[in-house]
Amino acid sequence: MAADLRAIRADITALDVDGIVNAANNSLLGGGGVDGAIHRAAGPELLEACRKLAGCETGDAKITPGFRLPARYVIHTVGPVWHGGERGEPERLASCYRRSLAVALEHGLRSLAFPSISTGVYGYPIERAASIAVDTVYAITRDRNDLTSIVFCCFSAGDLAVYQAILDDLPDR
Ligand code: AR6
Repeated sequence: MAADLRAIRADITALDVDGIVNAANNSLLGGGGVDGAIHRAAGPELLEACRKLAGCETGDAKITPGFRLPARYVIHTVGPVWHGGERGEPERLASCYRRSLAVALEHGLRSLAFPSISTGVYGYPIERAASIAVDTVYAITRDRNDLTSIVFCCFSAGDLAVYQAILDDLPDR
């Protein structure tokens, strides 16, 4: 049975799932947006764990424990900064989702929540980013039974509507 894909509006730091994904930067040493919220909620141990990872390439993903979060793990990925779409942004954004899922599977995670990577500070247009997010996750999860639940965690009602429309257009749902 394929993973259940759904969009919700929530604070990702409150979700009781195996893993939440962080939209981090190359240093992995914290920042604003969802990154700042995750570090605040997880506590200072998260920054200590991130220091040991020695940064992360754009499009790659690395894992730490969730410390004080309800989620057992945090998967830190680094989305591309939007420069108009001709500088490899779509491929790099897709890579964030692919690598995050691969790392999750390596660690036996079954439920995962993604924020809308790159669509805040990094300026990626929401409709394009959400299409890449849903299409990439769907392509990987549709034929697997080791991932049970993928949540696209939206921060605004507008973002939720965008994700919902894309999910509603997927086949066999
Ligand atoms: N829960 C869920 N989504 C959230 C939350 C939250 N608590 N807080 C914000 N969002 P952004 P980026 C949404 O800017 O564009 C950081 O400084 C937000 O509304 O967090 O990938 C990093 O250190 C938006 O929809 O990430 C990097 O330097 C989405 O999360 C840089 O920002 C992503 O917005 C990364 O920029």
